[in-house]
Amino acid sequence: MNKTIVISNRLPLQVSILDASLKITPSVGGLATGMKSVHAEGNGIWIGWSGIPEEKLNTELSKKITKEIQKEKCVSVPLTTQDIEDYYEGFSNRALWPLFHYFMEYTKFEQKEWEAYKRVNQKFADVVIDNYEEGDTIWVHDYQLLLLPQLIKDKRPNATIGFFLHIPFPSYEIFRTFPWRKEILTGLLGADLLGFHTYDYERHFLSSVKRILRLEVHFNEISYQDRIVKVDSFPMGIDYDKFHSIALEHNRKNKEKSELLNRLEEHTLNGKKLILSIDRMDYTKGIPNRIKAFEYFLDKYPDYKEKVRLVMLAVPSRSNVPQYQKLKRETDELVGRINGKFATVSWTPIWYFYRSMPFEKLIDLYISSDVALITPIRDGMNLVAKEYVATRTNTDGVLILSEMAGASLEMNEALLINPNSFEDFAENLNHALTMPLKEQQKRMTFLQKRLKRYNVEKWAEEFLKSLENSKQLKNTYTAKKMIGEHEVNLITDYHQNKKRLLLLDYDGTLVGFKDNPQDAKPDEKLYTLLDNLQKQKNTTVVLISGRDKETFKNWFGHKNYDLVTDHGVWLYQNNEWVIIERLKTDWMHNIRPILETFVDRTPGTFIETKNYSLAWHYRKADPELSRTRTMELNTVLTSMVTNNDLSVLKGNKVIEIKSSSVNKGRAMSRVLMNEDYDFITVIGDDWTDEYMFEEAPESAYTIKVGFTKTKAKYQIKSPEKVIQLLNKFI
Ligand code: GDG
Repeated sequence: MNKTIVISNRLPLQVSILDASLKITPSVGGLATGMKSVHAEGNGIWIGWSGIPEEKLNTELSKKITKEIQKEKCVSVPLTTQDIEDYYEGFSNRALWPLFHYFMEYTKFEQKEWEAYKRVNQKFADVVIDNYEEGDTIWVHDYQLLLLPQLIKDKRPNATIGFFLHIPFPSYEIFRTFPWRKEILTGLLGADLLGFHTYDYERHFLSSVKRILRLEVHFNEISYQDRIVKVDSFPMGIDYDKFHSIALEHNRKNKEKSELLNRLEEHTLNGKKLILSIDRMDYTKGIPNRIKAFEYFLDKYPDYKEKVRLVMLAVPSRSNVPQYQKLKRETDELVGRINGKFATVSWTPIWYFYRSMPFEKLIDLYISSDVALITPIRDGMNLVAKEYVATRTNTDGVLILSEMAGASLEMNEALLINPNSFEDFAENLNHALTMPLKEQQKRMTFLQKRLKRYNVEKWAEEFLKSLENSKQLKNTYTAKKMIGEHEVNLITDYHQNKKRLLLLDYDGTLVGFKDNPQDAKPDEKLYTLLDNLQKQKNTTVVLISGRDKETFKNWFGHKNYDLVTDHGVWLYQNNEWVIIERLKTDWMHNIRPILETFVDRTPGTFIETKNYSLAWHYRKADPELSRTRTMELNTVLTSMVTNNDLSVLKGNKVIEIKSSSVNKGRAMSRVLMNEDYDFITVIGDDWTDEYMFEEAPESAYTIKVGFTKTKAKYQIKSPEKVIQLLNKFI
């Protein structure tokens, strides 16, 4: 039976060693809850670190842990103290976390930590491969494992892999500063589905993919190697019913109320209002800012003195990382200063707890607070905001939420604020504290409805459904892959036949693309390969290209192979150039000035002037701008080309204008007229080559480089693979 493998940095359980005996407690975090149904069903497993470094374990303990956590359907990845220091505290939390949250000044790029990050991702991959069986679905979580999808795909190309990022994906302007930006992106592209909390993170990611990797993106699908990678947003929810029903129960248990609840209620009875904030002690959560803004509020609205209290729970987190230690000191000082400034005999404005609380107490805090003040500077989603809403069983209470939290996009009925504006804070806090009950209820009811419907289970379900659908994308192409038996057939056929013709396009087929077309010169290896093919008995090699005659003369004029240039204007055979199509070029005076205006307005683009065509190259230009410009250019050209019998060809990051009466298909027919071949192979990469695929005889092998739509019978991954294939002919 197929299973789902969930992978995250930490396992959803706490392992503690007490006097050589083990204690295992399942954790109750959001992710663990969301995955519960996925993990519990069938023979699903969860892979992650147990929380205990290898150094603390002997063989016996190790075995014991393996056995115990197996009962919870978990498998651990062995990590050393050094791994944790460099990969987790180091690279994950000193480079990725601050950068992805736009804290560039906190970001440290250390080569050593990057090495550790790669090493640990590989350790995870090894454990996944050990546990993977054909047909399983793999779901990787979060920023500690960005390289894992590709590491798995390398070893198990058929595996279905999903990835979800729990933190923001930053804008391209931030991400481009990252020294290992390409590795991170290609690591992620090993997945079949990439999920983000919001559409903004999704579009930032796509923009980096387009600009850094220069890949083609159609809506939310990326064509990558021989696959399509889908990108989508799935805003994570909470276990709504659990929070709601526990809150109901706590409200009901009047007699046996917890000490905390009693204390909180006493406070409310005195007419004071409670404002609550809960976060991990993290600089992204905007804690110091919130305290300062609260001071500003009390100064601006002194009537609230002695009438409100901010209850602030900051849960210790990553306290080995210096920035977090600094934040803790700053918070302590601020709370001290402000309490000192405003406190009276019977009132301190801020109650500050630096600790974690048991779940039950958390609920007590939620249900007894009139206002929740959730104001991160940057936050992937923020589940606390959602949990507060779920516990408001009387539909009262007001949520003030930062616009910088992913959650704000779905929580429009909250009071949304810019966390950097004290004015926004003060105004909205005042609004919240004076909001009529009716309005509170109206807003809360809306919020609850959505959270109840799109809960964490639904979130996991939607993600997995979409991942399942992405399997179908794998089979969209009708052409067969030129590998395995197809390759064997092709080579056998080649060797069995007498008169053989190889028609090969050049750019994108025999060599990869360069920013400047003149840099795509053939190297010694390619010459040797083509020479050796040509030397074979009864074999004709024809290079057929849109390149101009002069360039090919330079590169191949001293060789024996046949050449077709300018899309089929010139043919070079038996050391002689013959013109096969006579073309007019007077149209160029009209078209060139148009192209020039496009070059002026589109940095990074240029015109290539050939004998019979003009090409506008935009490989180096901004991908979004060039998309708009190519559409504009097409519109401008359409009316002009029909009058002049021209056609506009869209190649690989190039638009070429040339006479309609010439194309590679016609040129190929001309080559075929000369001889009777009993073996023909045509290889090309862009849509100028489609003319050849279309007109090739039925028996020919037509092969398209790259995995986009084609009339060719076969597809092959890249120029490197073409070279490997041709080498097999020799
Ligand atoms: C990351 C992203 C994204 C907090 N204090 C205690 C406690 N908690 C629980 C809360 C809540 C969770 O921890 C915190 O989740 P958040 O979403 O607010 O924030 P991060 O930890 O930063 O999580 C975030 C999330 O991943 C999910 O994708 O939303 O943006 O940064 O569930 O209830 N639980 C207990 N005691 C505490 O003292 N028991």
